[in-house]
Amino acid sequence: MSNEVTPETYYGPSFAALVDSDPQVAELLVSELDRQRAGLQLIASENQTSPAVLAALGSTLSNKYAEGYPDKRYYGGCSEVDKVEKLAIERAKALFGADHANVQPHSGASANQAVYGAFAAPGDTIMGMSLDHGGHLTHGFKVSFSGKWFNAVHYGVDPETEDIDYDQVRDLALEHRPKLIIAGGSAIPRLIDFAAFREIADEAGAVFWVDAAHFIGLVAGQAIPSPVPHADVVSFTTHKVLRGPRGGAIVCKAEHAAKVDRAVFPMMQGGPLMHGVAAKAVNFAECATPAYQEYARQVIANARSLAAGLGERDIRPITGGTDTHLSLHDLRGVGVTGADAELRCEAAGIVLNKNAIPFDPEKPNIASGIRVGTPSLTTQGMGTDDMTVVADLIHRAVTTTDGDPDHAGARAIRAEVTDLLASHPAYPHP
Ligand code: DSN
Repeated sequence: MSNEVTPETYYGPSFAALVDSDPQVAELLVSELDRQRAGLQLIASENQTSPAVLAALGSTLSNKYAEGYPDKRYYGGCSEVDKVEKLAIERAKALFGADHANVQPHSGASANQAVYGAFAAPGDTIMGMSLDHGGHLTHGFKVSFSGKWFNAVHYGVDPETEDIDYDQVRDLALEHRPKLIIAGGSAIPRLIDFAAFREIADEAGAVFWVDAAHFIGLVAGQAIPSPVPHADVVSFTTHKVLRGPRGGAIVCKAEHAAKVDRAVFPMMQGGPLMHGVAAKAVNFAECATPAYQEYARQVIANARSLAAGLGERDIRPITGGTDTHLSLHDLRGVGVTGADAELRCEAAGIVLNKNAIPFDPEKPNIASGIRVGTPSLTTQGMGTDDMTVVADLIHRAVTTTDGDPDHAGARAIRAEVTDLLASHPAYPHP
């Protein structure tokens, strides 16, 4: 390395340059940071990356075209980005105990497109969890490419346990013989039985794919069992509990490596976002530490405490609780819709999302539920006692305010949110 690296030599001038050249955008970056600092961030799929990850994202690697893979590029000048991508691949393989890793997907949806590209062709049958029971758009929902290009079959949850109905998964798999069976989704509070899915996939002759976007951070932190030994292929995002940059990745068995790589590039993507790949490398190293493992365990403890606290206040947790970073809650006990709850909470400084619950009588844009997650608050250092306070604030926001930020109740709750955040700030000022 030719220069000594200090914030001043490399990263320091970049924000100052933005302030000079485009104060309008600079101001918006600051006001978004203020927004993230000012509220309780409970969106289950969000987190707060480290300054190191942000520095890699804001780097000159953004300038480089690097179509292809390390040592096999279509452009010159790739010596340094080759080293970065090799580092990210090796760190991902070590972190997840995987045979192979592809760190180029721009997002979770791009990673999922590549998995379809590797293992299926338009017109094939695929099977995933239905979106309204906790699945994902890209698992065959009708308005997504995956629902348009494939014959999608969906399983759901058992009405009694509200957890995945494995008998139904097996029956549907044997009836429809899908090319791909997908486990994973965006609102599943419980652990998934990967061994059961593997057995069903083998019986049905299907490729077993885990979309681990939501919980891969808990796997990285060794807080829950890993899908990697069971699945043919595991796709994920890097920005949720994992706490890396916005992006995607895929790990798979060695036998699938070549077709997964070809499906990412050149089938689905062009040049990789090398600044994002560098940020993924930084993140994978951060996740391999005891501090991150402790964080992952605390995320779950906090989610359990929050779910129980809301349950005690008649905001019932679907499945009775959670094993992960998120819980899904039925608001019918307090007679408020998900849409109203989201508005009322936001007015009170609490950011969460409305969410359909299994067998929801409401339309998805109204919904009977909310989804809450603890990755961000745990990054801010909150613990299980704080979650009891947060549960009380959510309950009061949902039941005693009306969505108007000037409502006296909303103002009072916002003041308590500010007090709580004072001892657990996001991105504390140095
Ligand atoms: N939008 C993500 C989530 O919130 O779960 C999934 O893609």
